[in-house]
Amino acid sequence: MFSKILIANRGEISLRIIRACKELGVRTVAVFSNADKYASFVHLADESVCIGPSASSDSYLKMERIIAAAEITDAEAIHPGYGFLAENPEFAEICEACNIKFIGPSPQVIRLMGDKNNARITMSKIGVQVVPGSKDILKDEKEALKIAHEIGFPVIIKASAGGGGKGMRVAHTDIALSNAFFTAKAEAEKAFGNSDVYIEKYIDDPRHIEIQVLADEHNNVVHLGERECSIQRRHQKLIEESPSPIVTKEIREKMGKAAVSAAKSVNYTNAGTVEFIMDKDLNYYFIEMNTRVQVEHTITEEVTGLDIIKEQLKIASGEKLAFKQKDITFHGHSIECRINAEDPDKGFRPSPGKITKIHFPGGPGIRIDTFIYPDFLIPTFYDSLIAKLIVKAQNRKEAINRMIRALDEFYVDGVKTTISFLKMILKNGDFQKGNYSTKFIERIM
Ligand code: MV4
Repeated sequence: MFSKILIANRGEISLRIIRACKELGVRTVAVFSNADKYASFVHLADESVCIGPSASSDSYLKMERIIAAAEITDAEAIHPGYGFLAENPEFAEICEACNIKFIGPSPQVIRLMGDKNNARITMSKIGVQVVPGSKDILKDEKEALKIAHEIGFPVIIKASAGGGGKGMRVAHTDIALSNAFFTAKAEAEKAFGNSDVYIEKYIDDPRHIEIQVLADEHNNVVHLGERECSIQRRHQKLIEESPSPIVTKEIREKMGKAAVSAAKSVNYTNAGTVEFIMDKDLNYYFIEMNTRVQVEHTITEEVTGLDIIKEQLKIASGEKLAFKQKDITFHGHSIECRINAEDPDKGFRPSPGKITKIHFPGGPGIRIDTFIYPDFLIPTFYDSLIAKLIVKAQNRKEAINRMIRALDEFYVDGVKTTISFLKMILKNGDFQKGNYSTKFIERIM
């Protein structure tokens, strides 16, 4: 195991990683921007290094400063968390070149999965179901039309460099498709400097279900079941749960096997997530693979009893997974609510500022992953996630009731939060029946 690592992140995930390190006896180095000088993760780390001004582009995204911080503190490895540099293949390469272990997959795998068209081709070749569509990048508008006529409208044009919803266009007719082709390309060129696009059949109103995988550096790969992530607004997830209310043991085993073969086929290492969309007939299709630890990894930890961050550290230090697929069992039901400093009454606009009062819920089955405390000033520079509230109970009904109870106890003053909005979702009849899709929030607003 490493004796010291650097955490190239901030907020709750930085603190989450520090906690795992403390329990493993690994010393920690936090990096922070000016705006985070008084943040709890800075003080809970064994050492901390200021890496620049508040803007992410001047601090958390500055590779050379992060590498320099690792070198002056003698950190052997870097955990990138999520966001910032977590899925940047150049950063993983630079770490490697500087003899610092990047806690994540290889630069080659990050680069492959970052290219959504190549990821799709790779999965299709090994027999993981992808959405019907193009075999490669679209050469021109004519090719898009030809494929659309084969698979039938509606179709979706996606940017190969995109992901997470950026650079996508849906089309229902020939004319709309020509438009979609050119606007998607222009948008992709502007956003990513790469105008490559591909086409898929548009699955209307799907569910978003993802499988967590762990892969060590000795060819052992396991899956940790699914997370249902359909409750989202404009590609920002609000609530996640595990297990999914619609996934049976049989479907879980099939999706799990698909995710494991996906990981094996690319020599994947460390923690990763295989994302699927599922249609109304429960057909599922690979859409993307995330090569980082995700915000919602917590609910998988709750139902499997594993610590995914500790597993990441063990894998990166060369250890073999201490368990096989048959040793992984699922217990009870877990739900996560993302508490954001946003004003739901004003279009979810960010509501940064000083936390004046705070009361956290407690009692059985409650976990809170947060970095906030009274008098902390939520900076304007970063995402608005201030806390993750995670519950675990025997079954889904009890988990929902426990979450409503915990949200009732949660009190924050000084900034607006999404707490009341989340409560409204949990009390919704369709949500309680498990009857929802990615269009749920749109429908209830
Ligand atoms: C789709 C789709 C329907 N059909 N692909 C959005 C984010 C990106 N990861 C893929 N996305 C979608 N791809 C086909 N062929 C619908 C979405 C989609 C979506 C997916 C997951 C979670 C939320 C979503 C919200 C809107 C659209």
